[in-house]
Amino acid sequence: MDIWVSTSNSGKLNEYRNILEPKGFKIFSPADLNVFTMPPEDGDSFEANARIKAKAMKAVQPGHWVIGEDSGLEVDGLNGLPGIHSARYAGEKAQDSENVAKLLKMMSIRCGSNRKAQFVCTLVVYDPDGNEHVITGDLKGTIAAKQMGTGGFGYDPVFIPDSYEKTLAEMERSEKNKISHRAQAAKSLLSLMQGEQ
Ligand code: ITT
Repeated sequence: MDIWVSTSNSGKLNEYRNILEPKGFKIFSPADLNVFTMPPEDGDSFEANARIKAKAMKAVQPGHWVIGEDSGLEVDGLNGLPGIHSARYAGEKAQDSENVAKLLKMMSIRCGSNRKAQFVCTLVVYDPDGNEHVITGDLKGTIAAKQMGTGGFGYDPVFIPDSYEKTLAEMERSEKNKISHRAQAAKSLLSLMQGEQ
């Protein structure tokens, strides 16, 4: 069965492929369409932004499973920032490395010893009949004092999941894809899809 993921983020897309393709699903993205422009993310919540992305894809791929994902890192000592601003924390066109550098700087100014944080992920899913489903996943952990590891993407080099002593970027891809916020959400997505097959 096909799933269209409305994302321009290759890190997210690779993870969906790694998690869902072994289960027999085929993942498609905007790169498989001749013309598709990611819509502006001007919602005020993960769910609102996920819905904007999912609706844009549903408009061009009706009758398919479509998902929009909005995700981010919420740091307790920064009152939940960068949150929905995670992708653009250090500026509109910021690279992952710039966002991570800004995060470490803000934490050194504001966070004291409280380095607790969580990754969160909200999926808005449209089934082939056009019904909407909302799915969430999260992963709790702490922010490392410095970057460690080269795997993954985004804030992975500074995120240490609870009960681990390494960052997500130091893990094997398969290890991250068992525990991540995205893996939790994908598991619920699978139950939804298998229930409706
Ligand atoms: P799309 O909107 O095109 O899907 P995006 O990167 O802009 O791509 P988001 O608005 O959902 O996506 O922002 C998510 C950001 O949160 C992402 O760019 C990373 O900075 C961070 N993030 C989310 N999941 C992550 C993960 O598993 N590991 C590291 N960072 C993650």
